Amino acid sequence: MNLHDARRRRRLSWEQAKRDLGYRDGDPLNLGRLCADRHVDEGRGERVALIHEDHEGQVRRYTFRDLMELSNGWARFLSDQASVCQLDRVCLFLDRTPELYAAFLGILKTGAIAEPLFPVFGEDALTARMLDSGAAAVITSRRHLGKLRRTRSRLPDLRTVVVVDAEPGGQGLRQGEMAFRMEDHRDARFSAAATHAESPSVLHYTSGTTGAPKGALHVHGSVFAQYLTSKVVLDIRDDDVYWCTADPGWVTGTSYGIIGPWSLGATQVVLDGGFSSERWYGTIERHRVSVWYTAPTAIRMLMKDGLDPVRRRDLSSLRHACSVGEPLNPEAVRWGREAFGLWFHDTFWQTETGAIVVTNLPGMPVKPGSMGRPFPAVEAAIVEPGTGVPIAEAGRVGLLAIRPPWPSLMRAYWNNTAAYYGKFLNGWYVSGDRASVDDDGYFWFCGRDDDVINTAGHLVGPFEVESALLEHPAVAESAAIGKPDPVSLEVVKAFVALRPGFEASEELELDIMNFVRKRLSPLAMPQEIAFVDRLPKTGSGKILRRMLRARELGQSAGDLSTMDGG
Ligand code: 6R9
Repeated sequence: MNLHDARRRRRLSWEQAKRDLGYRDGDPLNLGRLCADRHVDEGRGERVALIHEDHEGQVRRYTFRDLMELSNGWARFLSDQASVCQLDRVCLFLDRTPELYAAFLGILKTGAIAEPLFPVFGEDALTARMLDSGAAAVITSRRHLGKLRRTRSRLPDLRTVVVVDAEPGGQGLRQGEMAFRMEDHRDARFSAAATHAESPSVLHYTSGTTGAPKGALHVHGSVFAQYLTSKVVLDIRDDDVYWCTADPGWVTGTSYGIIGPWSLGATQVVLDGGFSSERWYGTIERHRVSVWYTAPTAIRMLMKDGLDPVRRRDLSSLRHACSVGEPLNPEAVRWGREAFGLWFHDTFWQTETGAIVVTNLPGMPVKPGSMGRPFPAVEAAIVEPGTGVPIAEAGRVGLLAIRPPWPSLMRAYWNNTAAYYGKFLNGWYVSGDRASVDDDGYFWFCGRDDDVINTAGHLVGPFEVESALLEHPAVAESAAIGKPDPVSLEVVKAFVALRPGFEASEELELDIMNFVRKRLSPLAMPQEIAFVDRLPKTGSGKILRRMLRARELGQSAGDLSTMDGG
């Protein structure tokens, strides 16, 4: 970064985002309009918004005018025919199809709240999230309809299931299910709900140590943070082709896979389908991707396949690369240099922060292994657990904390005020991650301060896994921990005590694994199950997950006495 840039960036504030977007305090603000219609109004309607590649490799392009018309169609259908009202929660339970992207904007245009869900979720994971939010409608495809049908009796608030690829005439659909073919419902005009910066927009569920997953509620004004960070951190410019590899079921796939890039009017690539290094490199080459936002596990998977597949491709379009979701190990940064001639710029944030808060800015010297420094409009510190007092001393580990407010900070945990206020201490939002800061102001991640498992960048709550395990007829007691893994950072490992009459065996282990995979998701499925006679517990009966983890890491019981909360 040259001196001029350094000065400019130090002065950054959220006000600049508002100015760029032509927003004045008190104006109406609707994310659906801002990400689509605004570009048509300002003469950018013919620019390509979405380059979509489906799982068979078929490519379709959508302009901002297409996005506007398709999201209008969604908004009209949802409000007129599916009786969706403002502030209703509308779930998206879809693969990464164009419908998912247009419907997301359409939901926001009606003033309802979009609740993206991972398409890999099983019945229990779905029910927990849709029951808690009281979702009124869900948009899905035939492929996922069966799972939804099995949850319906447990979801009294769910009125409508919209199926995007139903047979003509809605044949085979049941009561409460509606067919909607997006392409048949383009609409040039829809007058979006008069939402404003503080109106609720997106509800994203995230896992914690205890209890069911919590829904972080965001507002339309979050865009000021997503816009500015997409511009300054991801460095997306007018002529870029941007690719965010995340699914919108994960907050990265909405904040930076929809809102950020489209608030800028950028062209983005969406790839529907699983990972393979061939496919990923092919995507970059075919679509001339220039800015790439991905995650450490994916980088490590690419590393495993070596440099040959890289050398066979022309990846010269790549200009900037960023990473999020888990610690980015120095080897991955070094490999990125060798493979692509680029530094992977690590970025840190959470579902709750809504946008990047600590990061390596383009041009800033990268210290491999560090997450970088606070985004210039953000104040971050390391604070003392318990008191929230900032720690001045370089290198001392505490909790990473951010000074509220900022535009994309969650405004609530749905139905859980106590947990929400529990995140604030001494005037700081406390992330729940342990970190330290060095003399140059760079932040270094040390680990989470709770028992949440981070597998391939996805947070899995041990409580959710343990509850699913307990539903298996053979399981009497259960505990789930993160076991270190060279590729996925951690994988779920379960400890299980069996009910009388059941014997540990390989078949039973597989059966229990599959049981969890079906009920929750492949990510939450234990990769390993240890059968034990009983589980270590505190006096009050809480499972000592930390003791299990310490044993797993081969630490002695002596180490345990120094473990906080152990
Ligand atoms: C965006 C997202 C948040 C948790 C967070 C931390 C971990 C995220 C990281 C990172 C080390 C980074 N995390 N970025 N750890 N280095 N650059 O990931 O949201 O799914 O809510 O996860 O992920 O533990 O607290 P979310």
